[in-house]
Amino acid sequence: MRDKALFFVLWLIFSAICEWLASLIGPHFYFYVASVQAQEGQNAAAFILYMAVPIFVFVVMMLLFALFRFRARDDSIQPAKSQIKINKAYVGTWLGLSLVFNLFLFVHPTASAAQAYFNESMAYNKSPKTLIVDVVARQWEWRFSYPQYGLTQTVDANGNDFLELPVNTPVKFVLNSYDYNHYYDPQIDVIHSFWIPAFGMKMDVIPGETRTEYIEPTKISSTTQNQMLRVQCAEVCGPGHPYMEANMAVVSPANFAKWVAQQKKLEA
Ligand SMILES: [Cu+2]
Repeated sequence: MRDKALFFVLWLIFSAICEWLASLIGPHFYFYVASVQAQEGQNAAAFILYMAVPIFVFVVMMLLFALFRFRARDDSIQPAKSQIKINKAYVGTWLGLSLVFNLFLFVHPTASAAQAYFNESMAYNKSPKTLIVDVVARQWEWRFSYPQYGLTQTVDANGNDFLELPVNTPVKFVLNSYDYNHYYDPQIDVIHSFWIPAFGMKMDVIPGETRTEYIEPTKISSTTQNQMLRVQCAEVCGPGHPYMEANMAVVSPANFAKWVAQQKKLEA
């Protein structure tokens, strides 16, 4: 009984210390969070970490506690005849709790985060405020067009493909692999993956398929300020794959309107 009480107290103390350490890591799973969706992803990951800490401490402490507390203190102690003893209540509780924890984590945050993203996507899709950006991936380039503004290929001052978004505005990315006939032809292009690290989402871009990704940027920044805010291909697509990236910026709505006007002049 004394051993159990000691174990329990030590478990509480070490769990508290490790939860404090986890709280230093939890909010920094992603290097840079710049969208509503990335924040949700990071919250989910941090939640699982906090849940896992007491379990991890329990398992490690079982090993260490048994090692030190029940060691043979002198050579006169003979080893027990039977080295294996099964505590059925312990095994049953362990299996039962494992099952409960795993089912719980499946419901929350896994399924609940998926549901939240689904609800946001539906709301963004309906909202007239949502900015639509058509994205075309090809070996090895990202192209952006803005059908609501009649922009067919947006570029920066050097003529490189460039993505610009207004802050706190929902964005619907319509993702296509380059396919001018709009039918599946394996000769035309390959699978890419649309990834903006700071937005915490990644989606494969498949030839012959149109996919959508919904994001709401929350921070004003740009690739030059933070490399996490860039469009990067995340699916090996040939020798140019590591360089298949595009610069981007998230700006105020007023600056976005100015940028659109500027792009219109360029395309005229
Ligand atoms: Cu690629």
